[in-house]
This record gives sequence, structure tokens and C-alpha cells, in this order.
Amino acid sequence: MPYTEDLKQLIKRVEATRSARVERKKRGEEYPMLSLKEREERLTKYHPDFVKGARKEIRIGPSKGYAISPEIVDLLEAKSRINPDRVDLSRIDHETDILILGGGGAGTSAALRAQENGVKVILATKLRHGDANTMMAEGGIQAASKGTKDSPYYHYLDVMGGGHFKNSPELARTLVMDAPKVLAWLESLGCMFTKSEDGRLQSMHGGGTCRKRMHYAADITGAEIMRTLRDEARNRAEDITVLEFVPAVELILNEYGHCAGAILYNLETEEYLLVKAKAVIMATGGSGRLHIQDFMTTNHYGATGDGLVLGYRAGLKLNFLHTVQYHPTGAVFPEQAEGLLITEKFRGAGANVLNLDGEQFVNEREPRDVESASLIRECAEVGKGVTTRTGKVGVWLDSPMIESLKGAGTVEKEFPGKFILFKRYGIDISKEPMLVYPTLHYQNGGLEFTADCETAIPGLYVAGEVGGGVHGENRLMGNSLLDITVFGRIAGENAAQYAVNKAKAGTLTLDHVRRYHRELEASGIKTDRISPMLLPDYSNPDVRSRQLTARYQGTIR
Ligand code: MEZ
Repeated sequence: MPYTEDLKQLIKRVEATRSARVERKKRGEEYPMLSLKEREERLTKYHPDFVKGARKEIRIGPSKGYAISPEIVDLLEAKSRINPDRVDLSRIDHETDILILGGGGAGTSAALRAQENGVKVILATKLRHGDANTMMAEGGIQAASKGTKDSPYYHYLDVMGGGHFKNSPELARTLVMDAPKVLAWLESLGCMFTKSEDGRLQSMHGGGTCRKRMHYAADITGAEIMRTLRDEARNRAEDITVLEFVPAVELILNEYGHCAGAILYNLETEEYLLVKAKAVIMATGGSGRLHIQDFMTTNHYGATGDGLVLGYRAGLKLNFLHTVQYHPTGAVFPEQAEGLLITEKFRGAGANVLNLDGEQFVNEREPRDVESASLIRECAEVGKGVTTRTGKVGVWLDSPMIESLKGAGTVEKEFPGKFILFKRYGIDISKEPMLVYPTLHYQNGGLEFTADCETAIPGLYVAGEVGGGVHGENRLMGNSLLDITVFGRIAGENAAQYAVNKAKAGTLTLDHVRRYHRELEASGIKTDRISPMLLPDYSNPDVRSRQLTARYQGTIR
């Protein structure tokens, strides 16, 4: 749907200030950055993490007492989808060396490296292979390139600074040190990054970076990386078996407490499948579809935090889930596109963020959490948000400004994904700005794991968004596509080594699920909820609760 007449009138205010803003930008004059103290104040006053009720203590399990988003607590304080007493663990449907849960960038990178280390892999994914947040990532992947003024040292400082210096130093170090190697690996597999005429990768700034180290494939970087990884995995079908539409619903341990497989649920046939494995890699991604605090989301349909539930029930601790990442610029208009990522690359390329009167109110390169808090403040407190006819509020992202700065045709060339999409809605983003507001984007924290991707459970490895610690309390742009490839590869290599050299066969058990159910009961938590959620439910809440009750605790065979 094109802009309504009233919004078109308001866009005139943006146009009225554009040429002066372009001139300022050309002179190198930027809107002032906030001081550290001001940033802190802005976050505590306006960021959703700090609103009353944003956090609730978990009452059971290995991170009991840790206060995180209530939406995640609800999933943790729930019963399993399966009744462990009704599962026949001797009836194995598939047996393999490595079972990977998740078919996004982390899982697929892991599959490739595991296969190269000589093992057989089953990759089980909830929807289709590649239906993942990786596919939806747009703006870029960070890596310090040789022969520039950059180095992993500066990258490290940015990662730690962005994460409020709370990150795990070992995880952050591994991320930045492996980055150049991983970028070269992706290129060697055929990933087509945008390059200059001299053949060098193009690079730009992202929020919170002190060097230009964001590399990209137009505005569809994640899709290009996922295409590359998926093609490669499919070409190795002899060793990598892909099972689609089969989300994991529970991990299986063995008598030694080692991870030894998982129970999958076939979404099409509604059957449960048992997969026995020497090692399991958890790469199930994030949880945007929980719509924390009712926020819209950039995340794909299957991002419901399943891995958190499975890992937690099996005994892994959680970290950094007390912070949630809201991307500053999610689409507000048209409503069909609500929540959709409008890449930070627009701001990196020079687009200003503007209020109702076409005025700047924040530097576009503040770290994400500060940028989002500033947008929320402008709408909520200053009262200079733009309201649509259906009552949605946002601010303008002045994409046409990029044409004034970089020449006509730049928006279409550099942002083909968004240009084409908005064109379908009757909006030409090279001429009209986009209306945006913060949107739930990334799970900053997750399951505790080490730089070797090991966890407290032997045989269980973690990679990608489901893990916590790499980004501390706030991830910077472009470090997620990096995270999934760096740690996906490490998980694949180390799980393969474990499967070959260390894995110990033992009797399979679901005792951890029984224990968890007992703990739920003992702590007086009365609930009909079951988890993992698997898919978000947008139906009427009354209908939903009846369905859940009916489906509770399905029997396997
Ligand atoms: O890393 C991200 O989240 C990213 C690249 C997002 C974006 O703005 O494009």
C-alpha cells in the first residue's frame, strides 16, 4: 500500500530539511554522539530491558533465580511435549555420528566442517533447510581485512565496547581472530560479496565500529551466505543427510550424562522420531517470535527459542538473556511489512533518522541499544513520532538522502532487496523515506558454552544465536553472521573429533526430563504450558489454550 495522503504531507517536512542535512554531511558534520553517561541514562530510561516487568526470576533449573524476559521464563517453566514414561528408547529411527539441530548458518557451517573431519551428519531442521534468521540478515558481516588500518585488535575492542564489556573475553577473542579466515572460507565456497572494481571487498561502518569492516552482498548478505552454505551442504549429500520439518522436542542423554541424540517431531505426519548420535550440535537460533513485550520482530517464523528450552532441561546454564536486542529500524508502514528489518546499512550509507518535523535527534551510528532507546524516547517522551492511520508510531529513515550523497540509482543498486519490496507496495524508497521503529531482532544471550563450543554436558555442542556470551549485553551489526560461521565451524570440527575419539556408548535415558517435571511440581508451578513452542501461534488466545490442553503430553508410539 502506498503512503496515505496525510503521511505524504508529513514527508514534505523531511524534504524541507534534506538539502541542509546533505550539505552538513558532505562537510563531515555529524549529529553529536552521546557521552558514556548519557548513553547509560538513555538506556536505563528508555530501553525496553529496563521497563518495569521486563524481567522475571526463573524458579527452577540450573539458572534458578536469574531474572530474564517473562516470555522466556514461561517456556522454561513448562512441561515437555513428550511423556518420558511413554517413550521406547530402544526403537531408534536414525543413527549417526553427529546430529545437528538447526538448518541455518551455524548448523550448516557445522555440518560442512564435521563432514570434512570424516564423520556422518544428520542435520534436522524445523522448516526448510535455510529457513532461519541467517537468511533474513541483510547488512553485512564484520571482519578486519589485511592491508587496511583495521585489525582484530580494534574489532575486539568494538565487540567488547558494544557488549558493555560484559562479554566472555575468550568468545569475543575467538570471534574476531577467526573472522578473516572465515570470510576467505565463504569466498572460497562461492559467496558473492560486493566488491570494488579492483577486486577488493567493499566495506563500511556499522553502529559502534571504529573502522569500516562491514562486508556485504548488497542488502541480502545473509541470503547470499545461506545460499552458499546450503548449496555446499547439499552437494555433500552422501555424508550430510538433511531432514526438514522435524524440529527437536527433547534431547536424549545416556547413562553417563553425555548427550546421545534427540527426539524430533515430524510437523507433517505428527510422528516422533528418535535419533541416536555420538554428539549433538545445538544450532536452533533465536527467539524473536516470542514477541517479547509485544514487539514486532525481524525474525523468521520458526524463531521460538526451542534450543534454550532443550538445553536448559538437560542441565545447561543460561547467560545474557537479561538483555534483548531491538533493532532500531523495523518497518512500520505498510503494515504487511511490520517488523521487517530495514538494514543498518541505510544509516551507514548516510540516511538520517528524523522525527515528525524532519529533525535529527540522534547520531545514526550509536550502538544499537542506544539508537533504539533514542527512537523510543523521541516517540514516547518528546512526542515527535509519526502516527499512521491505524495508530502505529515511527520515525523517518531518509533513504532518498543516499541518492543526494552518492548519486542517482544508488538506493536501487545497493539496496535491491528493500527497493524491490517497497516498490511492490507502491513506495519508491529512493524518493520517499521509510517509517521505522525498533523491532525485536536478536537474542543477545543463551546457553553457556566455551570457545571450543563445548558445554557442561559432554557430547553437546552449541553454536550461533542459541549460545550466549559472545556479544555480552548488546551485539553490534555484522557480528551475527560472523558468529554463526566462526562458531558453527568450530562446533563441527570439535564435535567430529569427540565423536571419533571420545564418545562413550551407554544406555539412553530421558531421566533429565523426569527430574525437570519433578522439580516443576515440587516448586509449586502449576501449568498446562508445554514447550518448546515450535511455531508461534497467532490465533485467538481462547482457542489456543484449548488446543494446548488437548495436545499436552503426547505419547510416542
Ligand atoms: O547483524 C545484523 O543484525 C545486521 C547485519 C543487521 C542489519 O541491520 O542489516
